Amino acid sequence: MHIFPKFLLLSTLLIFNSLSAQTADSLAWQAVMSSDNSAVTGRHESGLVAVNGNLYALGGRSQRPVERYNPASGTWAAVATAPLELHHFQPVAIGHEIFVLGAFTCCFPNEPTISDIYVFDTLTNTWSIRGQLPAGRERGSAAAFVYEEQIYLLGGNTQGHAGGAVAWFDRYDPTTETWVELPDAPHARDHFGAFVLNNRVVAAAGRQTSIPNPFADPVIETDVFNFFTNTWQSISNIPTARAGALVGGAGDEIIVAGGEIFSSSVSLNTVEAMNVYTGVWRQLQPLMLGRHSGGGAMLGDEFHVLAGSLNTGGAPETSTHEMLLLDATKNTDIDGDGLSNDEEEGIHNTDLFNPDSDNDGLNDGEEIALMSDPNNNDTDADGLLDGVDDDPLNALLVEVDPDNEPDVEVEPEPDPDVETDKELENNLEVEPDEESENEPTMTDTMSGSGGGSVCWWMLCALLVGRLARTVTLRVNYSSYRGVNFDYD
Ligand SMILES: [Ca+2]
Ligand SMILES: [Ca+2]
Ligand SMILES: [Ca+2]
Ligand SMILES: [Ca+2]
Repeated sequence: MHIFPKFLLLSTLLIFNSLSAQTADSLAWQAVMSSDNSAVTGRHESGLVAVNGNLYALGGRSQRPVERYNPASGTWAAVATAPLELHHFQPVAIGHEIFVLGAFTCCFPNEPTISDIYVFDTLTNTWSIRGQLPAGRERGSAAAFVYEEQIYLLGGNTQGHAGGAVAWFDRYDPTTETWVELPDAPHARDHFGAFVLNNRVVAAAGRQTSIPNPFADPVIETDVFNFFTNTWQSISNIPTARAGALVGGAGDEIIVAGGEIFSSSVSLNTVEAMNVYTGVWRQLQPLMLGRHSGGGAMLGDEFHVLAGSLNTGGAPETSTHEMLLLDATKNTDIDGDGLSNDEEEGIHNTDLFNPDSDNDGLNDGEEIALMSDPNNNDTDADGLLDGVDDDPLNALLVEVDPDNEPDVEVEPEPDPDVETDKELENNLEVEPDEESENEPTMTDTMSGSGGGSVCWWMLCALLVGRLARTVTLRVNYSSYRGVNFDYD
């Protein structure tokens, strides 16, 4: 019965294995040169974000202008000045608006947090203030990201570079301007970026900054928040510890590029990718120029990295721009069971790494198609595993034990005087009455039409035959004894 679906399962596994792809580890970064010699203004502790197919660079120590890169024309243009000195933030965009929140201003090492949320409108090229950070949870050098039109603020530092890294996680609704406090991340960190992929957000790299040595305490653990389960997991350690790295991602991997660490006086060119499902890291080709804390953003499948500081600390700044074209292919059904990863996590609550979540011999996709329970190995509680049960939704005949023993599927008692086993089996396989949820009973089969009527007449014939045989035997016996037959 299940031979064909199992064949399909094997085929699916082979197909997905062959389709599984990721950015080639031999693929080199490309310099992005403008068509008119325009360039982004050198800056660090700044941000980069894509809006409507353009890139916007904004912020950085000292007051840096808002600049827009148009990839169609290959040109940079300054579109606005900064409203004030804004640095150490990760800009996010919703529609045509850019939000800057969780930023610092002014001077090392006790940079004040900016509690206002600054919004840049890319249609009018104007700044405004829209609300504030949640009271008591103000911090800068925080990561920010958008998921389903909500803005999230993660981690950061409450005392500039003087200490105070936090694991705080907050959600901001930009339409109602209200905040919701969410569960802390497993690790406090600042000087990092967050990236959303496959209904997860990843917090990788970063550090817990304090003085006198701001670069000394990197966070090596990578934390992942799953929006289906609303839970954090510290999934794996980053191979190369660093802070101020730029983050992007596509397919099933986030990419962490560049950064700074106390053990190196120059910024790192290291680029590493992590599968967001498995937490497995691998190395990609290095940046053309090691840098930290410039800007990193996805433009389609292109991971753009630009500006930043070339040495650990604040100098020199660069205005260079490079790009890596990422392979956006996703393995949408990791375990090849016919259900997508999102269906398993978001709808059926099955194991996306296990094709047969309840280990009953039927894979998860088959169970959904059959409407059996992929998380219950005996859906109809008849004592047979779904994978060996010809009808996993219906117990054939269930006796309810008054002592609360488990229900047992039993064979009906054979009665050769009434029907043969084969006849009984045929009768029990008729469809139940539409008005009744119960299994067919003997009464049902005998009073029903068709096969039931035949059965009734057969029973009458058997009874008449038996009576005739009894009379014959008794007449014969009476004759043998030489006495008249007596009916008493
Ligand atoms: Ca699956
Ligand atoms: Ca599965
Ligand atoms: Ca199963
Ligand atoms: Ca099952």
